[in-house]
Amino acid sequence: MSQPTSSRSSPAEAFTAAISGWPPPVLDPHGPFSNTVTTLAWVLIALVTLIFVLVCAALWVALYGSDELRAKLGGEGVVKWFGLIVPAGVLFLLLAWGTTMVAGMTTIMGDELRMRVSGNIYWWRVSYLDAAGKEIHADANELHIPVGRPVVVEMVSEDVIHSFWVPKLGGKMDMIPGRTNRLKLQADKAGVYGGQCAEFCGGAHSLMGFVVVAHEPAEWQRWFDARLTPPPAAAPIGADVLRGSQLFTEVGCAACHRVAGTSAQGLSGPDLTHVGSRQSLGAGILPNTRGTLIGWIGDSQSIKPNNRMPAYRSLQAAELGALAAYMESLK
Ligand code: HEC
Ligand SMILES: [Cu+2]
Repeated sequence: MSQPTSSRSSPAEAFTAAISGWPPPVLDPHGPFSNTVTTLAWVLIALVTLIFVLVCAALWVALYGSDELRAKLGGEGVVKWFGLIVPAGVLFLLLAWGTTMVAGMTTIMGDELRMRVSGNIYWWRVSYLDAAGKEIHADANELHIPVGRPVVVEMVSEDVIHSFWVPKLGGKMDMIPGRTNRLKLQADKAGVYGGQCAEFCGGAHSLMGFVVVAHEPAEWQRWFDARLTPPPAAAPIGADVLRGSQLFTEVGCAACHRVAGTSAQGLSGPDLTHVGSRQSLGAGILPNTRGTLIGWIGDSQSIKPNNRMPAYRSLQAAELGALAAYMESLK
């Protein structure tokens, strides 16, 4: 029944599976927190179905029942019980049960991995934090988490209200300017999971996705340690990569983008230090290949209308190729 979300599926597939298919991702939990949401959803569906059947039966009795049956089932007692006491009781129990259930999704235990994600029109800034909440690694549009360990994601917004949602791994939480919200994620199984902004934030809101990659814990630790170690300096690079890195400064990319270890320290666009190893491009919407890189850099405006990166339609094909080669080299 469950959707294949192994690391073999492409980000585009993971993304599509995150928002469509059967079972729908909201009913296809891959971790304890989304399991809570799924249980809540099924209980509500069952209860609603039961109430619907009861109301239909009452309507049938009222319209077609014999006088004898109506007299037996009708009357003030029915109004008092089924119009007041039972609904109030059921709603109260649901409220109490529901709030207890979902409390665990945001309660911080202290042993979680800490991350911060901030919503931007139409992309996500991602920070890995130490135990004290200080940023130790910066990235964008992709979260790498260890399997089996809860992750607390602190959520902020740098412009309008966004909402962070990975249906298979947790609940959904708004990102509100000036406020920090917290939500926990956990994956039970390694794989690639699609995420999506779930609060209308502008015209291309539906193109604001992201990818969560869950690794086995040892593999995640190796990945994380490697990220914290600066790459060996002066690795031999090809002519096009070199040309691309020069163009990156010359045409102004560096004003908005950061590439750690270089003079590019712009912060108004996604961090590109590891863009070459990302699964997706354009915040979860395209697979990351040479072709999509060229297409994105040359004309991201026709891919994601009114996003905050200018189109570079005047660059020559060779220049776009060199920039794309440079992006690919940033692993
Ligand atoms: C005015 C600021 C600005 C400039 C200049 C700019 N970018 Fe961007 N760039 C952005 C923003 C903002 C995004 C995120 C767009 C989105 O997904 O909504 C982005 C996204 C990207 C991405 C995709 C990253 C990802 O993970 O999805 C790449 C690659 C990229 N830019 C490369 C470049 C290159 C190469 C140049 C220079 C030719 C450049 N950018 C110039 C702001 C800028
Ligand atoms: Cu958004």
